Amino acid sequence: MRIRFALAGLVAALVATGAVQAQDFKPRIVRFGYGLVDNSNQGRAARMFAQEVEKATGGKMKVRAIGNASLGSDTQMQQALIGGAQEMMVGSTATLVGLVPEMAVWDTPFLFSNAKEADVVLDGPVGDKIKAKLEAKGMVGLVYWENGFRNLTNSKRPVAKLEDLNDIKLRVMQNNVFLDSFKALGANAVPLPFSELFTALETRAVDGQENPYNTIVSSKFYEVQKYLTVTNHVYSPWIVTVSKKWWDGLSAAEKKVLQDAAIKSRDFERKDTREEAAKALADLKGKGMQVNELSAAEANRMREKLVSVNAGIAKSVGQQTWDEVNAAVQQARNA
Ligand code: TF8
Repeated sequence: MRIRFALAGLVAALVATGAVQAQDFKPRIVRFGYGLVDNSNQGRAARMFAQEVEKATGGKMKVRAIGNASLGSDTQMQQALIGGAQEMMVGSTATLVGLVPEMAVWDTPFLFSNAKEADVVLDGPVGDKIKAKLEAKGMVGLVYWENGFRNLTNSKRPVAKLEDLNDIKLRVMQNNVFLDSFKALGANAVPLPFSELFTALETRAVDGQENPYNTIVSSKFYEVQKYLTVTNHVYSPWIVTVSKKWWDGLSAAEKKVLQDAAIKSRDFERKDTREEAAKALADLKGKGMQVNELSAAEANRMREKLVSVNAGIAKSVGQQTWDEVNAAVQQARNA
């Protein structure tokens, strides 16, 4: 009798401390791939996520954060997740458009006017709805991370007006919104995976590219690009995804650990990215990049050309998604 009571007490104590949950965790290795270098906002947040998961599972679940596109480009990793050969990744939503056409809505030029709006819309109901569409394609979307507002760099000349783009071979992400956007601006747009970008810039196979300041710093694009034009033409998110094949075999406790850690990593990543971005322009100037802002008139000309692609985006994501996202942005803007 006394032993029974003592045992019951022990179990209660274990439940209270959460230690009893240990049995819900199997020893697992999670390969979490990403495309940027280890010393990048992507890398720092992936390692933070890994630590959170290890801590929450008492070391049972080990997350290997593997950067530099060593596991493949964004699209290659997506295929590995779908097939169950890799457990997790983080990459651009822009590279998912071939699988989930609605993802293209996040590539709409000037959709968000600040990061706060992006957070509210991406983390809100419409962001969730689009993320949930991944499941039918073999992936589970956990959270959106910030990639950030994108800016233009090139090795030919300062871009001060629209016409300066005319003969510039510009690498874009691999989807039609980016292709159409930069064609509309008059550039010679060339789609390429990010993993091939540095070499393409170095060998001058392409003249320019566009990415947030953070990536221009972490990927050392300043070594091969002289000119930076502040355009902030689109806010582009990253998304953390899991192989659905693998996910379906996890216990409820394991799924919860991953979800909770993903939310913590999202909050960490956005803060880290914003802090880094705030210092990055000065860093890039220090590295010798020549930076120019656009005059208000030229910024408007570019903006007008860019919004000309909106009708095409609405068509490919569906009018309903287009309307829902734009309504959510308006609501966030007026809040
Ligand atoms: C790009 C994106 C990259 C992502 C990353 C490798 O230009 O901005 O940040 O694809 O996941 O391709």
